[in-house]
Amino acid sequence: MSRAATLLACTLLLTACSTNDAPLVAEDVVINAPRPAMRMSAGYLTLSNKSDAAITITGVTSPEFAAVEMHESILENGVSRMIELGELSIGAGATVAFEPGGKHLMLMGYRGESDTATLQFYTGDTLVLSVTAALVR
Ligand SMILES: [Cu+2]
Repeated sequence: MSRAATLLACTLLLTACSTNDAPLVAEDVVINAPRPAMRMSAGYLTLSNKSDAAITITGVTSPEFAAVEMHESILENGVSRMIELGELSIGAGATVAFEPGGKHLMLMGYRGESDTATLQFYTGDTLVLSVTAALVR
């Protein structure tokens, strides 16, 4: 099976091969449920690049949210603010953490009632990782 076919199989059978041969692995996924009357929330996780080449995330989507942006909280003159990361490169063998006070996923336009949310990470048009987690309430 070619590498591309293996990757495709992984994206179609996520639970079946979330370990060894997946190039990008998510751990410690926390997706906060939007508070009542708010449609915005944040998501955190750790992404590990298990491959021998850099992986650049150029976009994130979620069926449960209208838009997902990669943000980073930075301290500027003693004031915390967020900047949007247009893309994020994860080097071969490297791990990047999305965590409170640092990089995070901004989840906007919550669509409703689901108890879970799926995050889909893309390189261009290629889905490189899909991960589903229960919303934390
Ligand atoms: Cu943000």
